[in-house]
Amino acid sequence: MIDLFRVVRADKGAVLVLPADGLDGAHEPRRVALDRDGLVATEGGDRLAPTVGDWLLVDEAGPSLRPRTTALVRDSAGATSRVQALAANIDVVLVVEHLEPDPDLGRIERMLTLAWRSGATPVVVLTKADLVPDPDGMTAEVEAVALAVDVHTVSVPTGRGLDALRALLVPGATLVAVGPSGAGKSTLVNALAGREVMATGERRVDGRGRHTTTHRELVPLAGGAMLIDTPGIRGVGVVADEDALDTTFADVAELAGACRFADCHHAGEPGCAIQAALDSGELAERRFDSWRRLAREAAYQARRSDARLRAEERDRWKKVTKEYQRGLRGPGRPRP
Ligand SMILES: Nc1nc2c(ncn2[C@@H]2O[C@H](COP(=O)(O)OP(=O)(O)OP(=O)(O)O)[C@@H](O)[C@H]2O)c(=O)[nH]1
Ligand SMILES: [Mg+2]
Ligand SMILES: [Zn+2]
Repeated sequence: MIDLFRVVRADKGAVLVLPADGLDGAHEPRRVALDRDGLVATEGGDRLAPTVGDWLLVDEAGPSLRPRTTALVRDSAGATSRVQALAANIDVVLVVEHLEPDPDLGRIERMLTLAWRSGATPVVVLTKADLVPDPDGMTAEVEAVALAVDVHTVSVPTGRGLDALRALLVPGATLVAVGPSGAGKSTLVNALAGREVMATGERRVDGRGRHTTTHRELVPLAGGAMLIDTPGIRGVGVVADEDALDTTFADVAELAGACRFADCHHAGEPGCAIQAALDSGELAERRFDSWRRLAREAAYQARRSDARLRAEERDRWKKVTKEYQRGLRGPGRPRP
């Protein structure tokens, strides 16, 4: 017997799953234990840590992970330079940012890069429209940096913008909400679910939210869509890779392509299209800085993962050599 399950929550030694035909909010999740390292087998033969949104096949031989169609990943800040999957098999990434306090454009750009890198479609959601006098003006500012991305401005107390989000909840679709603590992700999940699934946090006087949600969780919605709530992402972990950056910053990438030198550092070289755009005001200093910071992170991360691959390759060869030597010395084998 083979059964297909979806991971609704991933903990240290086990995952909570729902059967593929029970993703309707009416079923209780059940627990599947993982191996000692918290991993499960994949079809390719590797072992991987399952994450929320993963599909698990369970048969007599135990659980195995189905290949991921998309994955929201960030590079862990640790020395191992491993990639951590925050959510898998998602169709839409809701980049959630509050209008009050003021939205942080750099953070939106960072989250959009994370979203583009996942392979899913990003959508920006600006929350708490009821708390600001000019939500439309603020929305326009965000639209100017979220190129080719839909921006929805919402308020849960007034209901503004919620129907536009409900239109994204097509049967079978998986959405994940990311954004800073206190942005209103869980409030949004509850509003879309039509019931209190996730606990929400009080806003503190200083405007800084506590971390109310502490784990990632997939919430099946009545219409057949699924929504993953996440804790506010802190500033750790690199989210950028170069392709995703070129999409988020298509304007900067295009300018960079027009510089006279292909390896222009945009630091005063002649014929620098970026410098010209900064001078004319076509490109905002803030956006250029934001791009440069993420580009540096991406380049640093690429070097680190190269180093890790080289180290792994070295280890593998060490092992092969050892096994070969053991084989030469082993019983039943003639000495060379
Ligand atoms: N006025 C207003 N308040 C909102 C709105 N959305 C959320 N809030 C409030 O903002 C606070 C934080 O909301 P949460 O939903 O807990 O925020 P979160 O993004 O889930 O935060 P973490 O779980 O910590 O990542 C709560 O007090 C909500 O009631 C909104 O549209 N308008
Ligand atoms: Mg929350
Ligand atoms: Zn240049």
